[in-house]
Amino acid sequence: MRKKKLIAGNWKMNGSLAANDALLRAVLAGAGLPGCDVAVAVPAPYLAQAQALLAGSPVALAAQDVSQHAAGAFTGEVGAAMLQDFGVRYCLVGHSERRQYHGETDAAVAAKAQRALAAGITPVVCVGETLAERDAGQTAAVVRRQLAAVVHVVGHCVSEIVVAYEPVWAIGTGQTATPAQAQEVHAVLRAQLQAASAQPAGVRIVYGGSMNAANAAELLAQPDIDGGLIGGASLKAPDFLRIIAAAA
Ligand code: 3PY
Repeated sequence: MRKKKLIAGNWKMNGSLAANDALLRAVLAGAGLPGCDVAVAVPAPYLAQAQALLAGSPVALAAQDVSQHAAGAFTGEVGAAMLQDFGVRYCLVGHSERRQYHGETDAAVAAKAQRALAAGITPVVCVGETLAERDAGQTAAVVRRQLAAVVHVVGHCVSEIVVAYEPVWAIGTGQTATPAQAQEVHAVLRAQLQAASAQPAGVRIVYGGSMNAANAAELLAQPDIDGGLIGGASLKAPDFLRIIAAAA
C-alpha cells in the first residue's frame, strides 16, 4: 500500500501569539481533510496555544527539539514527557541548525530520538551534508553515518522514525537540491533502512531544504521522497497549503 506523504512545517524561531493564531486558522481552513499527513513544529512556548487551535483537526502538533535527558537539572531543556503533556506527535531531532549552533553530536541526536520514541513521539531524524562534504564526494558517507548512529541506539524501533534529508547547503539559503540530487540521497537512506529495519517500507523519508510551493510537486514526485520538512514556506499559509495539495 502506498504510504501517505508527510508535510511538516518547521517554523524555527518565528511566531507570536497573534501571528500563530492567524497562520494556524488559515492552514486549518484551507487544508480541509488533507490527502497527506500534516504537522507543524512550533517553538516550545507556543505548544499550548497550538495544541488548543489544532485540537480535533487533522494537523498534528510537532516540536522542534527534545532533551536527551529525562528530567532534572538541565536549565532550558524541554523533556519528552513535557512534549507528551501537550499532545506532541512528532519531534525534530538533529536539525542541522541544532548540530551547527548547539554542537549536537550524532550520539546526542540518537539519544534524543530514543527519548522521543519512549514517550510515544515520532522523531523526525534530520540528516544532511555540508557543501564542503558534498564537494568532497562524502554525501552518502555522511548521511549514512548520521542515520547509523540513530539505528544503533533505537534498534528495531527504527521502523517508527521519520527520516528527513536536509542538505545543509540548502537550508535557509533558497538553494534546493534538484529532484535528482535529492532522490539519489533518499535512495541511499532507503537502502540503509532496508538493511536495518524489519519493516522498512513504513519508514518515511522526507526532503527538507528550501522546499517551497514552486518546487514541491517535482520533488514529491520522486519515488523515494515521502514528504517534506518545510522551513520558510510553512510560515505563509497559501504556500504551505499549495505544498500540502502537491503531496495529496
Ligand atoms: C528549511 O527548509 O530551511 C529547513 O530547514 C526545514 O527544516
